[in-house]
Amino acid sequence: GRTQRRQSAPCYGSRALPEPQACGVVPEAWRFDCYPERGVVVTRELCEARNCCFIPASSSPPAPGRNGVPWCFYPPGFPSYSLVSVNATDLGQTGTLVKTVKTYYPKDILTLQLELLYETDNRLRVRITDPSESRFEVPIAVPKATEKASSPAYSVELSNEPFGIIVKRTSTGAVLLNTTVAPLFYCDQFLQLSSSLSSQYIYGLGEHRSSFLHDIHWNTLTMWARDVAPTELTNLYGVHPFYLAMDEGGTGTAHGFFLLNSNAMDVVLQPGPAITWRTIGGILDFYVFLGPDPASVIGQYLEVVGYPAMPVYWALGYHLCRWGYGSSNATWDVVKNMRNYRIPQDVQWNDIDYMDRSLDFTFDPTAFSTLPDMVKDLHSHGQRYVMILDPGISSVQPEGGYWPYDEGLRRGVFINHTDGSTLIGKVWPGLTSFPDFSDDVTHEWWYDNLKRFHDKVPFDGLWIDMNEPSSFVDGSTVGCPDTELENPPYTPGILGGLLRAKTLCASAVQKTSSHYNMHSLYGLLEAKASARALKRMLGKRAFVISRSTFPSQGQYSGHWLGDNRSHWKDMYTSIAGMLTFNLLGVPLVGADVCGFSEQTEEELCVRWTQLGAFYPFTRNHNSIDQKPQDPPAFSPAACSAMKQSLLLRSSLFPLLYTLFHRAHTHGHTVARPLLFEFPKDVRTYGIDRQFLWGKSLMVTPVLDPGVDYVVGYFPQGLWYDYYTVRTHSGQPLHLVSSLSEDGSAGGELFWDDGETGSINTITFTSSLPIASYITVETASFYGVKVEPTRVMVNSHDAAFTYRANQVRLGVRSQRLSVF
Ligand code: MIG
Repeated sequence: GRTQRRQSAPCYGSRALPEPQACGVVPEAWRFDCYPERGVVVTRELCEARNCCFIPASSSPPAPGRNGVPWCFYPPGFPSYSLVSVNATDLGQTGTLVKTVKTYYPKDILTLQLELLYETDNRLRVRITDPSESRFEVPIAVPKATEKASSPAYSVELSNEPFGIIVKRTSTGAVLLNTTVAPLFYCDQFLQLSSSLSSQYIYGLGEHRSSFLHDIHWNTLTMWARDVAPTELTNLYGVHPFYLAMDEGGTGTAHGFFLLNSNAMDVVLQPGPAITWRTIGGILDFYVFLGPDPASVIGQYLEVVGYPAMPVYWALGYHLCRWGYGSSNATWDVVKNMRNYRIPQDVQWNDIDYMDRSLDFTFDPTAFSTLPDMVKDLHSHGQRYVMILDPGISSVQPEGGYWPYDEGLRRGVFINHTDGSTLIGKVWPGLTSFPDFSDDVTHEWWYDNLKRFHDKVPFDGLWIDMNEPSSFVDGSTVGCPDTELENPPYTPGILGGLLRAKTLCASAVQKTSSHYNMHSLYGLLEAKASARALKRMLGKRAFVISRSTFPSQGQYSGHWLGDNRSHWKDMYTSIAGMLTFNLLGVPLVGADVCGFSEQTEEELCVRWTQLGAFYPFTRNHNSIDQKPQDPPAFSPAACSAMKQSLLLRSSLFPLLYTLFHRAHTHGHTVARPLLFEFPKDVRTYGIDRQFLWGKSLMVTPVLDPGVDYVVGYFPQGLWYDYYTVRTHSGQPLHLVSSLSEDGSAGGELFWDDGETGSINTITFTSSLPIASYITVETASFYGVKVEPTRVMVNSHDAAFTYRANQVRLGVRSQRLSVF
């Protein structure tokens, strides 16, 4: 039997099948899946036809291709590449990789070029490309190093046979990457790289619904932008092939890894601990970031993909939205009601029901006839207006013509089939075409549309939805051609099983490349076009919230976490989502407060508003056909609890704004995992029911029904109860200073005009951080252990109060602001 099988597989048949003993020595945790195809029951025959080891695992059989010890795995010595030459370059090294034995996937690229780029002391870049033919590369701008790092924090060892890269942290010797653990694949449509992980503590890898700390027990995270209500174990709206991991040994040292690749991929975590990147196109182009602490890793990652934009000040406010207000007057009534209750509301939104027949850049002339008046009224109350736009442009000629489509056709902005005909899908207006945002011509057309609509409805920002892009038919109304792009030799674990599931044909043609390569970049490029247009039109910072995202998104937009449900569990998982997007450089993030689909309940909505008051972006949003869930829709007690939490948020805007500024200028996180501030405390590594704003404000929300207490973890330090602090909104500001054990305190404040950055001041002092033109009349100092007999401010006596039970000194003086 064996001999025969070998003969029938001549491509790689020159080798003998692995010896059973060789297979048996591979521990389960280190078995790398040789048969990841879904929907196949892997038999010994199928497995051995790939020259792999077949051992039914001791645990129960895994679902095909995922979530269990693979029964079919690569034996030691499975053919891979050899490194045959290495040369020094200005920035590092270059080498040639060759192999002679083909794999079981078509179009092996047998000769590869390896480039090691020592870009900075904390950043290594590795590129593996095809030297004979150029392949697709992700069209985002990354920094270009000009000279080799002089004292890198890493060392690189190359293994020749089989080829592999081992990256170590010089200071500790910790192994951060070791790709010798499994064979390297580099076929036209199947590229695979595995590595050991330094520890089980791994974060990032969005967008997925999971705990903040990933589970490494046979966990496959598939990436391919997809419109689906957040569910565990499926690909979701965004794609972020970046992880942050703690080094081995619990020393608090961390590193990062970023695979710059946009093709559909599986990322497999296994208990080794190890990781496998399995992508179906592009090149292998990756970065290792040395930290050494978690926050520096994020800063270094964002140096590559771009720091997040500074948000306009009103973005921090309370946003109210729903699908199905039904009319502009009904929307307006909600706003007026909020004013009556004196609940802070900065922004009112409308969903697709404002549109005329679901057409972008129109509004319903009957039900929303008063929309322009409502927007005027919002503006006269210092409030803002944001409405939704979907990328699908109706391709059916409505009566009287439809400028966006007609003009789009004229300028050639839409995505086409390979035969040059416009690709037609289906979204809310019915048949639609899809703008190709990888083309600058489309950006210009998008701007023109926005400008024409803005002349009628002076909106302030944009909500861009359905930009995976989402379509109600698979591929197009006429299907997709049967090509290698549509039916690749291997398809990652995409929901629906096909690349075109609920989106466009993979073979569709875009300016930059095929949709196969560009699909997951759609939301990024639409956000870029939208942010550019808004800036140009309004001359201010752009406000854009996007559903689909990709690395570098934060430069152009924020993100909401999609179609959650009004469940307690969804409220809890929103914290992990929020923290993960802060790691990914999209700090302006939040979930639909009170839940999107299904009916919310009062208690849940109150708790969610209290948590949402600490999302960097907070918007109450509700699905169509659900009862209203804006604060006044509930009992007076519930409404007043929501109001209190929103007032508290408003009082913290200066802090939040300052944190956003640090994100914008230094790549810091805004909502921050506890482990970032306490990286040596292993007990913080799994915490996703608590989080920080910046480095010292800790939020421990109620996440369960029927309780009036919370259980939280306090990392070592001196913590004060914020709720004993009086809250203020607006000026004059009240300064809160929490003294350290040695009696000192420090802080900072960023302040400007909120929209353009034209007035721009930061003042640091060791204890009182105040911009000189902001009035501060009162201040609280927590941790003052002895009641003073006299308090002086700038050598003048000041009025003060002292509360021994709160160790709090309160000071009132006109001189607090004088610097
Ligand atoms: O097919 O515009 O995630 O927030 O309310 C649903 C209607 C389309 C999905 C968004 C959701 C929005 C809804 N949209």
